[in-house]
Amino acid sequence: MILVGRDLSPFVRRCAIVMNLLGLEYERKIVAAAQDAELIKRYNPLGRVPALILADEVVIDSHAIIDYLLDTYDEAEALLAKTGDARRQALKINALAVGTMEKAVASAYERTLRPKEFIYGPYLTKLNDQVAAGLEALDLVCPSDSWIGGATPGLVDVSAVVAFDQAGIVLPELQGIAGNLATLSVKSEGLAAFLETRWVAP
Ligand SMILES: N[C@@H](CCC(=O)N[C@@H](CS)C(=O)NCC(=O)O)C(=O)O
Repeated sequence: MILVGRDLSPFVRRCAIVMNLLGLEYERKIVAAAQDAELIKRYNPLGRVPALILADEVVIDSHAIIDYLLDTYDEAEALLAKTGDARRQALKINALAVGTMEKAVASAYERTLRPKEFIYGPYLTKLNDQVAAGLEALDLVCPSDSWIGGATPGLVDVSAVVAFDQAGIVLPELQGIAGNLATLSVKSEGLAAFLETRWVAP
């Protein structure tokens, strides 16, 4: 398996952490959506990362990739329950975290891809407020002394940590609003599965 994309993308990073937690062997193809769009289109016509190259197909989008990984390699339901209340609650928290990532990416694109004179302030403010609201809501469901998923990290922890860390990169002024998430992020760095994927600017 080859995971296409780099860990600056929260969607790529959450796939990488899931693969690490599942103990899978895989290769990385480190490409950036902004610079390598033509190459990425070979795997995803939209030119987006992540993509997961399998022996006989390419899976695109972090939701579909993680669905494939859990369906194939998480028989023990270590990362996500297969049915019931626990699954529904986890998917709700996961949606909150991924939604927060989407708004943070949109905010970053708004500031970096547009010429300054075309940035529409009220829209940028709305995006940043949505990121703040997402982090605050995640912080409320994040225990101060354990993983959200229980005794061991689950998909919810992966997505919550990635959303928090990404906000630290693109909207560092929001870091202070989520104390429990900050603790969770530090705790996650004790595990190689998370630490190895932490983005370090080249
Ligand atoms: N829903 C997708 C979002 C993927 C996404 O937006 N990736 C960004 C990188 S963070 C990208 O490739 N952007 C390039 C573009 O949209 O042109 C997922 O969960 O994988």
